[in-house]
Amino acid sequence: MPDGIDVDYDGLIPNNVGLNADARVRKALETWHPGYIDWWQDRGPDGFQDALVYLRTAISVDAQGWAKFGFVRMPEYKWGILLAPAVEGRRIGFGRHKGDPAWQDVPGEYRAMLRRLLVIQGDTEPASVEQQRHLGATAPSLYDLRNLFQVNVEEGRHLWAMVYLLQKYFGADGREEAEELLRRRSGDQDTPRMLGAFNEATPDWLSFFMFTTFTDRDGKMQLEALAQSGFDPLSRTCRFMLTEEAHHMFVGESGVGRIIARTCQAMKAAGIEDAEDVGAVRRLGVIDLPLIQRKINLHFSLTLDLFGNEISTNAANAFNAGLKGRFREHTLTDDHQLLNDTYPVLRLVDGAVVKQDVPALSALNMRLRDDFVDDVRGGITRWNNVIAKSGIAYRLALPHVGFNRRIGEFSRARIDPLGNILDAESWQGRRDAFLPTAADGDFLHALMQPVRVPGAFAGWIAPPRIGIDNRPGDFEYVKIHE
Ligand code: BYC
Ligand code: FE
Ligand code: FE
Repeated sequence: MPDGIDVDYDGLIPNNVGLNADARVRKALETWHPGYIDWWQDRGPDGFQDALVYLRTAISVDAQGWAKFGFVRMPEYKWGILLAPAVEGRRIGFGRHKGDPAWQDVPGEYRAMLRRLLVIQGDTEPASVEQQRHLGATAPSLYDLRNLFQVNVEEGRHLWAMVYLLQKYFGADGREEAEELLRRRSGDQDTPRMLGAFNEATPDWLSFFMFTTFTDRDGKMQLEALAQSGFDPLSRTCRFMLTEEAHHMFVGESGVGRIIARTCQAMKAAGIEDAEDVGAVRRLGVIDLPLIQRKINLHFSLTLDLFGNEISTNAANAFNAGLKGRFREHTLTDDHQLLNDTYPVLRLVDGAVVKQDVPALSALNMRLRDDFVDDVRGGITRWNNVIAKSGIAYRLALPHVGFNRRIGEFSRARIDPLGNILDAESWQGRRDAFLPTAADGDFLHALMQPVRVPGAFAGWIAPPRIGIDNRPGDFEYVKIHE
């Protein structure tokens, strides 16, 4: 077997990093574990902690069969430390150290930079669990409830992944950061999570599916960039996290797709052709397409902020240092150092949105954001195909990248979803056409009543095409009273 494929599954912490032979790190993790469980009970899913949930657990890092499915109580989920197998002779693929052997230890000069990246990455994982903690109460089916919890336990595991790296490679500082990761709270006034989007509410299931479509996809992009890292343990960690991430985006994209399918089906059955006839559509007990567009506008713009400033010396430094590469750096064919290259960046100049070539090294956040936008477009197309197939004349679209931004170039302007710059007054006047309103929230809140009968689905969402792990349609994915 290649190095690192064997997983020790028997101890408290399943792992393929040889924890048994590493008393110091094992002790640090075992010391951290009770605080993590307290956090999970206190800030993780509200209720359902005693329910048996049909979850997949990572038990191997073999691409052919890395997970097993079974009924688990969430607090007893085996959160493991799993790294993708080591690649023999791996070398640093970009930046100043390109061609050197990948680091198995933290280079002293980059310690602070690396620690910051690990902490930011780690912070998002429990934040998302906190944001989603109330959703169990309104799940549209046991299937969806199970998917929510699957995402939650895996985000919990992603926190473990970063905590392992902090504790293994950063000693006392790392242990302190690991504690802080359990102390910050999404949305808290005094101790908020680090990045903007992770302090926003996820008030309803439409938001959950949008979050997993857009924001988990930022996770994918950032993990892909960190998977290129010259710090080999980080690269291997992120490569394995990416196998789990795919499911999170599936939950989101298929969730929104099922909502759209149900809406279109109900409109057709009632003979409603006009998607803008919101009152009539809502009376059918389904979610109108314009509201879905407003949620896209919100979650897309919040997620774009997560890429940081378009022009960033932090990003250039991390790249030069060989710590954070570009999206799929290893498939790119330039010199991987970018010393003489430029990259086009959208900027706000004299009140107009213009494209400017800037040094490529300074534009790495912008570039990753562009890759993100490309990646997410396919999902919008698939949603539009559902609408088109039903014969309803309505198209969903991504808003302009400058719309509703709080970080970067466009945070200084009011830009509408089409890219027009507005004055403050016209923005205020049209805001409710762009973004979800309080009335939208009330509508969704009233609409979303829990459905807990195996095989049944709330009236606002279509059933999935196939079950999880090929289970039949009436499978009891969550046994609530066991
Ligand atoms: N909110 O040079 P700049 C995931 C700060 S999602 C608040 O523009 P940089 C997941 C920035 O920290 C993936 N602050 O930015 C998804 C800096 O502050 P300091 C998470 C922000 O550093 C769903 C200052 O502005 N992983 O896994 O190049 C569910 C100027 O910084 C924000 C990562 O992000 C913001 N949005 O880029 C569960 C990877 N944006 O230090 C999980 C690690 C910027 O001057 N992080 N600032 O005080 C990074 O690579 C980078 O730190 C960022 C920002 C891309 C986040
Ligand atoms: Fe994650
Ligand atoms: Fe995720």
